[in-house]
Amino acid sequence: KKISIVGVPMDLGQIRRGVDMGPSAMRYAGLIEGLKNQGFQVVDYGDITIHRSTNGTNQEQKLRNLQEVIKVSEQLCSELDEAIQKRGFPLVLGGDHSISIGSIAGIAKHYKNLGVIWYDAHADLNTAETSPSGNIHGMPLAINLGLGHKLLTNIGGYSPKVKPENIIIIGARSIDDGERRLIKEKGITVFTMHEIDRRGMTAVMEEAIDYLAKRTDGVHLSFDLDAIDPIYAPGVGTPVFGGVTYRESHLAMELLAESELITSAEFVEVNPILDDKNTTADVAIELVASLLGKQLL
Ligand code: DIR
Ligand code: MN
Ligand code: MN
Ligand code: MN
Repeated sequence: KKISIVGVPMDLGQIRRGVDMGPSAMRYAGLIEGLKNQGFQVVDYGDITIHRSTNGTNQEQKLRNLQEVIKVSEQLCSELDEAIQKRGFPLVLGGDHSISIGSIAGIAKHYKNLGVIWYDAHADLNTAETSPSGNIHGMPLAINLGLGHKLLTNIGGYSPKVKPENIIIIGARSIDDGERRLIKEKGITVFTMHEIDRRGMTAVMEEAIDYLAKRTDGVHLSFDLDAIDPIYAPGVGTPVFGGVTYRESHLAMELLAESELITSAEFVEVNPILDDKNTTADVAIELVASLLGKQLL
């Protein structure tokens, strides 16, 4: 089986520098070698080029670095489109979560009914109007639903990319007021930390898998490392205490592997500058391995 890797050294979707080094940190941690040892044929397409200007011109408050995010999204969209046509499992390395705009734009057009699992401490459902920060990494899921700036929702030349009923958010514990309203209005399924505490990760994942298996023809996993508790994954820009544990996250990935449901994935928000000896990249690549079927025995 073939895996197509694309790195996106993007940090313009938020304000903490260093997350642009996420793809390097995951490669350095041994991602490629590990996947090869697992028996995969790995094609690493390298990193997308990002022009990071320090001019004051991109400090627009409501949609910070909008033009650069658009450019990167279009580029990633065509890169993934091509990777998919070559029939590898697309694995995208972030970069901040704004990269999901381009990745899902490139992926969704290959499916009639793409499902998305959004594993994140946050809902990423803000728009310029509801965002408390102006950071685009807090908006990609809304944009993929077709809500937000036209130039972002139309990446790849079509919109929306996903239907609200095909989205499942897992691990949320920091949700803004506008996001809460949107979740209720659109009926988006969210398994917050409350459901994970109460029912356990197995029950939550089994319900998510059953639901998506029945109604979708492909499922993209968008894994924000800040879903995991900062005790285990400290190298992220917006840590939130009370997160999913390391073991629960492995279990979630193992259940996804067993289900054979996931058709593409991205691992985002790894910031080695804020990390403790590359721990977060180590965790990320272990989770990739579990997602792609690595077992203990
Ligand atoms: C917050 C933080 N909801 C925002 N979002 C983050 O800025 O929109 N998403 N950190 O991963
Ligand atoms: Mn950063
Ligand atoms: Mn996120
Ligand atoms: Mn997050």
